[in-house]
Amino acid sequence: MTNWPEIYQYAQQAIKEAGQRVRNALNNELKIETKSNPNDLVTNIDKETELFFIEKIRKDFSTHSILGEEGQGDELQSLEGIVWIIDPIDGTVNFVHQNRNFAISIGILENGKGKIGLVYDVISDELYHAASGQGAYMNDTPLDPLKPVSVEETILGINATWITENRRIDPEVLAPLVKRVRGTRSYGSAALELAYVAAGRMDAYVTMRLSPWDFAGGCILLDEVGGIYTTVDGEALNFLSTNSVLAGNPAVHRTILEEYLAEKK
Ligand code: 2AM
Ligand code: CA
Repeated sequence: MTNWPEIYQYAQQAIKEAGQRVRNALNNELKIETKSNPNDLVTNIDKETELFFIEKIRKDFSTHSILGEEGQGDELQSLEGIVWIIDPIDGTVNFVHQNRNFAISIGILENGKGKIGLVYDVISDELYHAASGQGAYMNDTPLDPLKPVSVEETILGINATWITENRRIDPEVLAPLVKRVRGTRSYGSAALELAYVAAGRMDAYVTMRLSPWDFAGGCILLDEVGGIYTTVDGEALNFLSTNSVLAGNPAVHRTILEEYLAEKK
């Protein structure tokens, strides 16, 4: 039998320890490289933090699999068994340029079902955490179930990319939504943006391309407060590939899907 309370405690302790290491690392100069394009950054700290988790988990939970952004974990073809999906630094551009507004994100799944979600805002020392069926928290404060919100009252998380010329969506699709909502925000860390939706600080978040490590932890938080997440086509997210993501309060999620994204060309 899997001891989930033990894993929950262990994961919280590990993420806090990793956060302390990242804070310490900011006292030294970062080694920055680019990956797929000049805006896709990785630092020595992304890689070292991922390795910290991998070595720890392999030692203490040898049967668990690990999917990590920097590719030092396992090459997974399926979500069978217990899988840790880890982003050692989500929001690397913020990490490099601002030294804040980044997070460590962990989602732990069993046979594809979300069991534990953690998003750690390292600089604010705010740990958003949830275990399946036990509610979600920000540090020791419980997060309330999401209450219905009208589109007119919605704070929408969206990057300006998606309402300007881009490769993934006609800019005309979401522009009217941006006009209608109370306000938009863009934080540059998908994990934090999903945690903010779970905490009721934003009511929806939409983006056209995320990887499993960007959204796994945040989605498990959302499960515990009644949040909904799908692709922009209304399909279930695939935790082994890149996806578009629409997450939010159920009422707002439905309206955005039906009134805006259904018209998508
Ligand atoms: P990262 O910093 O871990 O790479 C920025 O808007 C958000 O999108 C961050 O969470 C960032 O994660 C993620 N992101 C940036 N480029 C991406 C890409 N090409 N594919 C998937 N996620 C990406
Ligand atoms: Ca990352």
